[in-house]
Amino acid sequence: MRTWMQVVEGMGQLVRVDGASWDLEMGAVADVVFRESPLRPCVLFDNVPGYPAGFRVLVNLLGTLERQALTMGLAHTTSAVEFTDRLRRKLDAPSSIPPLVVADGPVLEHVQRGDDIDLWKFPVPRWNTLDGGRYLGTGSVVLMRDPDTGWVNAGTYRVQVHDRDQLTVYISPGKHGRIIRDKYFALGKPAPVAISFGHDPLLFWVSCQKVPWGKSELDLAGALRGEPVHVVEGPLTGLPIPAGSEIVIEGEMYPDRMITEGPFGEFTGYYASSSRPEPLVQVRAVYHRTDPIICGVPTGMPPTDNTFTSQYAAPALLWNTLERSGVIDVRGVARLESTMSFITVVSIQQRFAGHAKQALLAAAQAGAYLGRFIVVVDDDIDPTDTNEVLWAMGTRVDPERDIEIVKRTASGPLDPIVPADRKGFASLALIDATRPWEWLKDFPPTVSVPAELRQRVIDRWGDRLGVPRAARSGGA
Ligand SMILES: Cc1cc2nc3c(=O)[nH]c(=O)nc-3n(C[C@H](O)[C@H](O)[C@H](O)COP(=O)(O)O)c2cc1C
Ligand SMILES: [Mn+2]
Repeated sequence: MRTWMQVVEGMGQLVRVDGASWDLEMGAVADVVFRESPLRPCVLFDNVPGYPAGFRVLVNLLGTLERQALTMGLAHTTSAVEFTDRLRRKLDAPSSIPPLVVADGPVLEHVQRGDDIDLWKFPVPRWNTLDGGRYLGTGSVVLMRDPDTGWVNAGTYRVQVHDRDQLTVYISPGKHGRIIRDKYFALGKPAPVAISFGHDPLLFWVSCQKVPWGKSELDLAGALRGEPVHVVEGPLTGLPIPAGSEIVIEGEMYPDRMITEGPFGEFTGYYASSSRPEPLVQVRAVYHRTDPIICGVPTGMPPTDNTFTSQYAAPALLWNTLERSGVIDVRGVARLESTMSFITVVSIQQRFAGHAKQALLAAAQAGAYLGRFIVVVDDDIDPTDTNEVLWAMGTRVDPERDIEIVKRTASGPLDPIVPADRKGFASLALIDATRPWEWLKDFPPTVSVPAELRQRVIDRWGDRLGVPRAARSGGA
């Protein structure tokens, strides 16, 4: 993480803020940066009132395409479709590099056990006004071992601090960490867990992605980086702890010790899962570096750094899934910026009658969780461009023919439209916003300025018209 921060600072995308309070101010700064600053820099908070200098919080890690490209080892591009395409090709490569176990690492510089444990010594933020507490984990990496196979999963789940040595981890139904946790509970055993709260942003990113069950996110991180993640064996749990992590805890979750978790301002922009009892995590050990850095990913009404983190990644994975399930000529897959998983757009070059419906059905089954609308558009529409997608929906959809509703698809506790006592299912609309196959050739032509003519006028009069330099031929 520290090397990454140096590179980002060199790019002019890291800002230091001194004196912001853990209580709502850091969350507010993150919100302002994401909404008001075109540069969307990373922000490093230091000298937090009431805490030693050097105990820091970093927010807005992956808030620009440039920082995402840096993190995933991709060449930078300003085209979102191009970025998604590069990312999915890299993710499709079958390589997998397992972690390398090392004897020691910076994470073990400071160790606390038993009565010495005090999680309040870190500047744990309260992010949003109605949050029921302070959350050390928002950009966390939660490591758990499947008791049946020994496979280790890494997932990003929020972590609330309740006491010096007590936490809760909120894991939605169906997530890998939840399934693993429940396997231990079914055996009547506590579930061992190691949680990292600050780390290489690549580890955070892989933990947020829907890597298939049984596949290790750490192996994927190794493959993306081209070298193994260095880990130390957790002294208490044996779990692989990233050797360069900033702060890590080891402990156990208990099936019979429940404590109220939440509310928490969630990525949907609501406090929808409210508060409910969750299994307590008893912390047995804390490890941290000198001058540790918490990795914070606060939420609010999207877009936020939270939703931006999966803005291209989830579509990239879906694009690969569509290809594997036999949908040909997919030209792009995207999420509309403010909608997260709720609106997914697939663009195709139509090849046969029913191609659009095939793409819709395949996308519906692959990405149903917290989905609301899946839209298929023709390849003249940029699926990442909200205006173009809404234009296609407004002009190429005859609702009674082109919208289909699939009932009882996967939702979850975070879905704001489902009442608390009925969480679990929702419905999904499939919208065919392509020009109808039967009269594709006779569909009214679109009105647009030819590319060559457009470039010519930009080159000639762009300056006077206030067109950014980059749009010009040979522009930067
Ligand atoms: C910043 C961020 C925070 C997240 N917080 C949670 C959370 O609190 N609980 C949860 O169940 N999923 C959360 N998610 C989604 C999971 O990280 C994601 O579904 C991931 O695939 C889970 O890993 P798994 O597939 O191994 O279960 C979050 C995602 C992001 C990007
Ligand atoms: Mn997983």
